[in-house]
Amino acid sequence: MYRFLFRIILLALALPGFAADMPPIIPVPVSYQAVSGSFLLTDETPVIAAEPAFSGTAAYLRNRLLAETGVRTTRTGSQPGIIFRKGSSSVASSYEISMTPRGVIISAPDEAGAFYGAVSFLQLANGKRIVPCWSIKDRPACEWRGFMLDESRHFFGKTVVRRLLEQMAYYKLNRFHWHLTDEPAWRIEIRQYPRLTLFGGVGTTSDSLAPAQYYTQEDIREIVAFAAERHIEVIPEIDMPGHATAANKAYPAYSGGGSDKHPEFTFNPGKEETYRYLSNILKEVDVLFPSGMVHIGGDEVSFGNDKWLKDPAITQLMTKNGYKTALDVEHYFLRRMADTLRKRNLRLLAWDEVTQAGLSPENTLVFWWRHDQPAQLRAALEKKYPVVLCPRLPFYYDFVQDSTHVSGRKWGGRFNPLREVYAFNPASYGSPELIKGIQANLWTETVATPERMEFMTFPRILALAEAAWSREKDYAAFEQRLPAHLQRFKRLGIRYFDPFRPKDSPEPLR
Ligand code: TNX
Repeated sequence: MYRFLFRIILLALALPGFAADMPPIIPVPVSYQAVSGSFLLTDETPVIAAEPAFSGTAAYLRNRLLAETGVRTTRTGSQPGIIFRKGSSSVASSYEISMTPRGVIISAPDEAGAFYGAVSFLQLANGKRIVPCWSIKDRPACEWRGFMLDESRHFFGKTVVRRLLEQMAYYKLNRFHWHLTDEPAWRIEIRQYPRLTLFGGVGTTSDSLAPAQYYTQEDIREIVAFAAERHIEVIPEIDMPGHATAANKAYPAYSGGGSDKHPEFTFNPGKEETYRYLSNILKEVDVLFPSGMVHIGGDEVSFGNDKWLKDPAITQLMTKNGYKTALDVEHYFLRRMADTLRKRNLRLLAWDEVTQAGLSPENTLVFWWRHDQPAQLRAALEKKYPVVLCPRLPFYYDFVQDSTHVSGRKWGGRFNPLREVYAFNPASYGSPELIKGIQANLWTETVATPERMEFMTFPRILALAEAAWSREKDYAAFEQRLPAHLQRFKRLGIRYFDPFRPKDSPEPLR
């Protein structure tokens, strides 16, 4: 008899709802409290924007509820509903959810906050019509919660990018850094220079003859609008003066040459025509991307600037300005591009190599990626540059996530398992006023298919989201919330790595 009772009690504790002392939300909210009862979603449930500015978010929530639970909510009615209101908090992007079986109120000071409230509600529902009640107060720790996708090495296309953006929004990531140009190919249409995509769009890392693949300007507008609906800003990267091989294939007149390993790798920093050409390109880019930010790379120039010291235009520039080294020339190039961007009121974003170029801290954002060079981060902070942290370890998602995986990168045997992504704590770096947030970068030399792209991204992007949004973190608690999210990926047909059962989710090799 006692045994029987004991079993019943154990069973009751194991049932969801009884044991849940934490909402199933990733990233975990700042504060939360379970409320008794559940809210029922039906075809008669109204979703109302009491604040007109939140009507886009109400429409988004209705669409996602239809997509994920099949429920066809209404815009008015007397049934218990979901209401978006202007809240009293003044913290940007914050929100509150107060919920009983008789109604849901999502309040926020701004549109982003209302949107994050809607996303949290979606996660509480998790594809079901009976939604356990919670009261939640939440706000982000980091302003910059970014993800970068490299589409030069391999091209994935609009459908794949939209799927990715939808999941970024679901986890409250808000910056999509789009690496569109590099050695193998140039992927963004520029009307003034059509050969950039017609010739420069040919090839991938695995197949140098793959037919041209790129985004037309119409495609870009579509993606930017799709992201904006989800409160994601899109930042294009046009890499210079290195990683310019594809552009040079199309317009060799502006090439500064390369090295044996990286032929035609650079733009020519000694020619005025180069600056006119690049500034024409950036003018079109500016119009297409309303974020007002352009990432101009600036990385690894020394991989392929062997020819600079022999180029007549460049040596002339050096003599004129008294430059001694190729690095002086590189910094001159960066200052020229910074002028071009500043004149158009654009913010310059670049990798940490630019820290020594003498750019103005007011107009620059530095991406610290070389985890083995902490001095670069220190130098950037000393010079008062705002910084986004994206060190290779643990934020390069082309690195493998499990010891048995063979196809991605490692660094002296080290790689980037979920746990280490999760453990990253931006607050431990100090300088809260300069460190804007964190970002993961998916480079795609070893990622040729959408399946592998998703496999390298999920679920590590969830750990990134919690590291960026939440202040209090606990890996064991994260692991408890994770399985429901993996189940959802399965439902949606998203390829993922299962850290609990590695053998059941084998690595797609390309
Ligand atoms: C370094 S990060 C690069 C990329 C490569 C990546 C591979 C950076 C600024 N440059 O060009 O794709 O490593 O992990």
